[in-house]
Amino acid sequence: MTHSIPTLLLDTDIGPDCDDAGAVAVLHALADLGLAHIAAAVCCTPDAAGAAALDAICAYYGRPNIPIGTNLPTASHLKPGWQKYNLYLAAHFPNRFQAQPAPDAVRVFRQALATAPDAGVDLVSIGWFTNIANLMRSPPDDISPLGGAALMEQKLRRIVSMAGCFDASRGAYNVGCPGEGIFDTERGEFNIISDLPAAQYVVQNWVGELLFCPFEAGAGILTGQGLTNAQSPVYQAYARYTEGDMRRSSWDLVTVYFAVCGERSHLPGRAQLFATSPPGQISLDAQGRSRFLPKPGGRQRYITNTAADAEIAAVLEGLLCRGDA
Ligand SMILES: [Ca+2]
Repeated sequence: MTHSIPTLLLDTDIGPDCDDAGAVAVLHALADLGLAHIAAAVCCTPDAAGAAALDAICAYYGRPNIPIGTNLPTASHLKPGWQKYNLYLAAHFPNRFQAQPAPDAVRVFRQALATAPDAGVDLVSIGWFTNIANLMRSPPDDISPLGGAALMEQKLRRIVSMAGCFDASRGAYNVGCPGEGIFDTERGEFNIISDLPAAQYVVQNWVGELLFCPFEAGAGILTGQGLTNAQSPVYQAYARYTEGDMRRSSWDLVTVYFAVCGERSHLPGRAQLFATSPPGQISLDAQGRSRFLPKPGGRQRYITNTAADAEIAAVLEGLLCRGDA
């Protein structure tokens, strides 16, 4: 069977949680296996260390020239605990942004889209929606005569996003900073509430396919304990974030894996790991809590797990540690 390899744009909030670093490692492992192509990657936080850490991981896995951008840094919006590893990675691993800032994420994405074939790119989002909303609103420029929404409609096949929660019994708040509620049913999921207006704008206005990999899909899948090489930036991310425990939920790993491989494992035998909801419509309330309404012809869906957490964890762990020799 032949099928086209997905070309991906990655948008990450690398810093507040180590699963972003893990997801970047998984993405490179899938690219090394010939299953994906990484066209560009951007950071959605206003933290200059984010793009630097992202670039450092890409360089470590042998791709030092991937176009990388960032939400333009500002002094606000950073919380204690959000730099447990990205400052270290930025300072200790080679990257292009130690002496100069990364370019604007919207320009990096516009450039990648403008040069892509029509319907040739998937956008994978494992952070909040700031960059995507800004991209949708971006005006025509020297890169493309199309505004952002039209450019995305022409070039994007779909958006796959770690976001939301559709299992009310699980709660919906995936931040991992000590002292903050892990299972807070009164708040929306972290990637949504971190920039709720942006999330609402994307959910309400993106006309193409939108697929959520929700909180409950990754929460129980623990990965990271197989990382052993202290020379690896991803090992350092997990060691520093988990303070040596080396286990973390796999929200972002699940999302990049699903974006590349879909419902079935890439391994021989191709076990089904995930299922996709019927088409419908996602809505976000004023607190950022997500709801799903099935609707024929809808272009929004979410995934659920069909395999045991341990089985999915084993698949992801193998990829996470593949380049950690
Ligand atoms: Ca993330």
